[in-house]
Amino acid sequence: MPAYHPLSVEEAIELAKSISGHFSADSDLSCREIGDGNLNLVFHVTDKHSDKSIIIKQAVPYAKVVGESWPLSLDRARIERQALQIQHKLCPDLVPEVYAYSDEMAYTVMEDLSRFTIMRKGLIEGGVYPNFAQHIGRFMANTLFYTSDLGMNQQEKKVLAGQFVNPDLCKITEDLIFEDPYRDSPNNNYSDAIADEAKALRNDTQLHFEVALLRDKFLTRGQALLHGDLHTGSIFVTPDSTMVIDPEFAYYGPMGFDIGAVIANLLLNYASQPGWSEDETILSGRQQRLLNMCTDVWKHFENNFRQLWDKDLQDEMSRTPGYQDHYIAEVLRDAAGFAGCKMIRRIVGLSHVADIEGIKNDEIREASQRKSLAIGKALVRHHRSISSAEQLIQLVQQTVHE
Ligand code: SR1
Ligand code: MG
Repeated sequence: MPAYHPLSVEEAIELAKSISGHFSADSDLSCREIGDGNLNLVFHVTDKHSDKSIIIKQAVPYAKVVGESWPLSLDRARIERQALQIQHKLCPDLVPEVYAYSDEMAYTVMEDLSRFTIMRKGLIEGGVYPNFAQHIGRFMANTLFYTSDLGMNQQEKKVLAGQFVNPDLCKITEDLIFEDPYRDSPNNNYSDAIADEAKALRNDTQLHFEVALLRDKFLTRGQALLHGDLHTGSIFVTPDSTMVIDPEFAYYGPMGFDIGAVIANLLLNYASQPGWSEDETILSGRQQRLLNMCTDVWKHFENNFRQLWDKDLQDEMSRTPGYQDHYIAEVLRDAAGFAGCKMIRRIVGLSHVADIEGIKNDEIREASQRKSLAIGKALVRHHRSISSAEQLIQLVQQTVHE
């Protein structure tokens, strides 16, 4: 096995040819590096004479978005690959198949999903995904339940958790989501137009208290194997189907973190919609659809999770009457709080989202940023009293109408 080095497109083609059962001996392959994310190289290898194609994802030993000054462990490729394999086993129709991998070379060869659209882009364009909430609710219920002490042997869970110690990627989250937006960090990135908002975030000690509680949960609550970065850029969609990718931030953490990520990104898109639809009727239709999606995501998660609990619970003490309700209520409160933190970081922190950043009109973009911050702050402030998805959405609506 060669020592680690970033693959060239020629090497990616040779690697693709060596994957058994994919390309025939006479195939004529071409390859493009298409990685547009923050961290990795992504090679798209296609056969010029058939519709066959694969993806090779390779980690580089630093954060691509910043450069070599921000080193990152290559072990994240192994973590991502193992998480993909576990998630694919639990939800084969919702997670791509891993065809081959090398932990030394930090690459994973997997199913090509280019027939799908990245959900963030789809939502910006007003795409309608009627099965999404059902799919992502089932994905989260299955992956979170079956990797938790509820759904698996508790000694085996501890061993599994040991394989997902992911300090570099967790540090990105700890800094970018739970610290930088609340202090004067060189990582922060916002325009002068919202400098007043950024300053207010730094001085709001009541908000800091709630963020500190959520940060502590992220640091200490090893409930289940999380995806760890479940935003709409990590999800591929068609009108009928959904595929979850990119679990390189996987680690054992609080379940609400994944659910909060999905809700936050739907709400960021909600706040951005005035920048993407001029027609009032279309705008309000899209926004209502996004709010309904948030409640549906939670409902599908909850229904699936309760069914799995009733069918496959491994932990005897968790059969105690009332405990299931108590457990799920905590997950919802956490999800609300984490959603708030994730909205705030995407406006003032290092890494923004195209939903908001792509808005060409300065005034509309600024209004969307302020709206996202207002919703994010309300969710963080009130997360401990959220007791239903409807109440969460009411809080969003009250905040935007204030
Ligand atoms: C330096 S990485 C910035 C962000 O990109 C990823 O998608 C994560 O959300 C991370 O926080
Ligand atoms: Mg990613």
